[in-house]
Amino acid sequence: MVATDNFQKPTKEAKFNLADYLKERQKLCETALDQAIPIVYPEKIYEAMRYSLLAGGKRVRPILCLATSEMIGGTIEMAMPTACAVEMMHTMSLIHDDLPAMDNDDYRRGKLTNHKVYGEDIAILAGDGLLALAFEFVATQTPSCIPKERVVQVLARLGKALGAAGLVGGQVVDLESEGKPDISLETLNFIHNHKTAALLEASVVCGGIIAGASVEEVQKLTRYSQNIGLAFQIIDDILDITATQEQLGKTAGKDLKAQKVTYPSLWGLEESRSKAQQLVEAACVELESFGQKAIPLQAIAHFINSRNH
Ligand code: GRG
Repeated sequence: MVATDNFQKPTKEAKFNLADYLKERQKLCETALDQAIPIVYPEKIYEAMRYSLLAGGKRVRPILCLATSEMIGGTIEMAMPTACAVEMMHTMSLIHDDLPAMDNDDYRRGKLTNHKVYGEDIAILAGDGLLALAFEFVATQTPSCIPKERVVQVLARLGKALGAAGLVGGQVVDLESEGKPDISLETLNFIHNHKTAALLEASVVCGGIIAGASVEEVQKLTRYSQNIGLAFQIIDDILDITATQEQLGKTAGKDLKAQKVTYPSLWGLEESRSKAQQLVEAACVELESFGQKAIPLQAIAHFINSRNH
């Protein structure tokens, strides 16, 4: 089955066309991101920020954010500033991850990496600029009808997901694990729960908070997103082995070359696929109480598993 086939809930409810849904949401996100960063003086930094932000990408995180807001009863407009913010943060982390001091990559999203085009100094600053703008954007662009306590909660969650308790912490343990072929499953899970799952979780949960999710709903969203977060990384590891550079838009086979411990290196390809499937199914179960409204988020969970890039 291809990634964007019609997703039909087993309970034979109305058909949901995931391909159309993703295409429409991606377009909305592209427009909002484009408008978020006009080019003013000093032009170079805004151009560098836009270069990576508008270079494509699946836009999984903002789409998750918007879908969650809608499932909880909110709207796309309410959640769009937060959706843009998570994509700015994600892009920032990619720019810094690709730097020579980190993963040292030449390609990302099918284009030369930011530092290859603008130099390391500007690439670092472009990442910093995107990170700062993300917080400013949520604080200033979220519609005024949204209670301020929700906005503060979102800002706090985003900060935590990115900092030492999130992406930064995961990246540190990843760097420390380089060249160690015997790292444990526990360490691998720590790395990816922080590097990858934390921002996916924040994307979902913050979309819910903006729309006024209850404590119990936030708990369900948290469990859903932690499951898809780990599944996302398992598939990422599999694709590093099975996909081409053209499909990925970045160097393929990097993990194997660097002798990195990955899920397929611990479990093999087949078991890794099966574990990802189990995680996606567990994620979908978490949302069952939302009925038909959960169909988009459940379909996105399946897409995460069947994607080819
Ligand atoms: C956050 C302050 C701060 C610093 C960054 C460099 C770093 C610290 C963390 C690395 C985080 C990282 C790059 C994790 C990998 C996550 C991942 C699986 C990326 C691929 O995401 P996709 O497939 O990419 O959604 P597209 O291009 O489609 O958006």
